[in-house]
Amino acid sequence: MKLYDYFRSSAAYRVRIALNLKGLAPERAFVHLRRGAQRGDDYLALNPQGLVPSLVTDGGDVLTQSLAIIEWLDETQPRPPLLPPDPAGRARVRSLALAIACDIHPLNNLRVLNYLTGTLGATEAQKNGWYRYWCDVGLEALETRLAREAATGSFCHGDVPGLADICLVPQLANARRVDLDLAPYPTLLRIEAACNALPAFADAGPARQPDAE
Ligand SMILES: N[C@@H](CCC(=O)N[C@@H](CS)C(=O)NCC(=O)O)C(=O)O
Repeated sequence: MKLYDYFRSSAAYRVRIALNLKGLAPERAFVHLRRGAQRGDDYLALNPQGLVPSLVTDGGDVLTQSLAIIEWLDETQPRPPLLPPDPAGRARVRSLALAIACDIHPLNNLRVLNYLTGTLGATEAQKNGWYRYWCDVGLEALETRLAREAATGSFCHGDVPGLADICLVPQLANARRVDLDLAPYPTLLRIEAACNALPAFADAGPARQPDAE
């Protein structure tokens, strides 16, 4: 397998955590997003969206979209499972994961931020304000849910890490990069600490990647 990765990509960070939890270490290729390598012909031939991550399987299939890659991993390497066994539990975990991956992360993405500053002429301060605003809106709802729902345990769902935790930890790392005050989110911070105590999460962090700058 080969993972197309970038140390600061939170979507790739999700896949790195999932691979670590499964005990898998694919070959890596690094796509330098700040230098625009995602828009190079070679990478666009692989992934026409020009986004990381992409995963090329041993069978030669090209998988894109972090949650699709993680669910494929979970189906092909079922131990340890990243989703709970019951349909209601799976719906809850997917709902938490999608609240991050669909409703927070896309608004913080590099191409969206570049459009704000490049095309719309927003200042750095306005760009960071946008970033923090949409993070706060999303994290506030997650905090409310995780604090009050009985299914929350040491992790987002019970006492084993899974897909929702895999999305939460990289999103909090992103929030810190724009100095978002995370004090209003004690439940999220508690779960993040439990995750980062595990080597699978800690080793997937941006600073520990070979392409970290
Ligand atoms: N929904 C996609 C999002 C992928 C994505 O947005 N990746 C970002 C890095 S986290 C990227 O490649 N950005 C490049 C750009 O914005 O030009 C997924 O979950 O894989």
